[in-house]
Amino acid sequence: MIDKDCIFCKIGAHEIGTKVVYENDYVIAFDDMEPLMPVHTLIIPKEHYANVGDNVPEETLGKVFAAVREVAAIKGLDNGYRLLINTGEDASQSVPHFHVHVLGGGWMPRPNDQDWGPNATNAAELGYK
Ligand code: DGP
Repeated sequence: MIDKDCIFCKIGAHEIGTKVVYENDYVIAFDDMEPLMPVHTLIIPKEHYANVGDNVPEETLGKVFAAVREVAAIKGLDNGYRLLINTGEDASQSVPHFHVHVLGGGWMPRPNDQDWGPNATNAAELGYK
């Protein structure tokens, strides 16, 4: 199903132009408009699911993760990459259409426990107990 009000559905249906990195009948991959790394590509299923927890069929999950390999090869991420799947409010997901971020093109530190989580320097401000 497609959600006519969803920006990523519109990208998947080519109703909104974007630079396509990889595409097949099930998924489309395109570069993030606010890249955090030299390579920052998003992979989405063309069907609408709000997030990875939204009863995404296993076949669709397989198609999305198979596309990770394609994107990594196209982008030349021979030295590694990071996958990120923000899911829901607690993870600051901003576009409610399941997507996998593929980040790479340089070294990335591991997420720093000083920045978030119960050990963060501003843990109280962030609402952790
Ligand atoms: P997330 O916070 O995990 O929901 O990430 C959504 C990402 O999508 C964010 O990094 C910015 C990107 N984004 C949002 N709208 C568009 C768009 O219209 N085109 C492209 N290329 N990227 C978008």
